Amino acid sequence: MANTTETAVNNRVVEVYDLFVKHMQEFLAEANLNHEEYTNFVNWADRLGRSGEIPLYLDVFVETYVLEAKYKDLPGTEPSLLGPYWTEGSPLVEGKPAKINMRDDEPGEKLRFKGNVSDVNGKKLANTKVEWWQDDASGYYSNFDSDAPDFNLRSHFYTDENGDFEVESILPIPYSIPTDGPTGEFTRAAGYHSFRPAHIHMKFEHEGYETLITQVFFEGDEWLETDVARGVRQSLMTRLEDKGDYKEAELNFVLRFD
Ligand code: MBD
Ligand code: FE
Repeated sequence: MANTTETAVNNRVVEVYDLFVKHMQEFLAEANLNHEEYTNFVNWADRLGRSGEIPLYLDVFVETYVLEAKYKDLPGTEPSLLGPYWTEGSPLVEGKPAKINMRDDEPGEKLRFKGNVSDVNGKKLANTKVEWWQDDASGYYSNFDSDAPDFNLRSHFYTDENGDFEVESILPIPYSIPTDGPTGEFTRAAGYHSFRPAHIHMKFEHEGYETLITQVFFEGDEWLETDVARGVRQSLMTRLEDKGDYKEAELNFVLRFD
């Protein structure tokens, strides 16, 4: 039976694809690919798709340029990469500090994180939904490459009446993207290492404001300048303070109007 799925012409697709072709022609005129290089690329892209690494590859090597093109020079906290490891349905955690969902014996250094959410006019944003996800002390994300329970080190919580939140977690560690598939093949061939600096993913939602998807980084991390995914922004940097049996860090976040 014929495939009866109908897709109407989408003007945005026409517009974006026309632009893409125009710039691809310019790019190819300059890159001067031969047909063997083209065939190698097709075969690699086929392996990439079959491996399930397309989201990983695009989030590492393309997403940062999408964000820069759209959000550079706007007021408010800079967005950073969503990445491939976001999942819907994290548990709600409450209290001050709110303890991020983790195993009883979760390995790693204790982290206390304090933040505030306001808008570009300085108004404190109470009851902002904050999603938090990070890797564990072995460098793995739950629900993806770790054998920890689902939603380990993933939670959401809400800011208090002053827009403040306080969270207890463990320190994330630098993350190596997988090196054993087509993404790793590309990373090596292009001369990149596979590391991202330690980071915490956060997503802020408040009605009437643009949802902010961003990450927090730590001063002194050895991978800040060469992050394989180029996700680091100066305004997203925090400093770890030694408090004895835990580390403390702080950063404030500013949402833009919708
Ligand atoms: C990550 O942890 C990440 O944050 C991004 C953007 C890409 C790959 C792995
Ligand atoms: Fe990440």
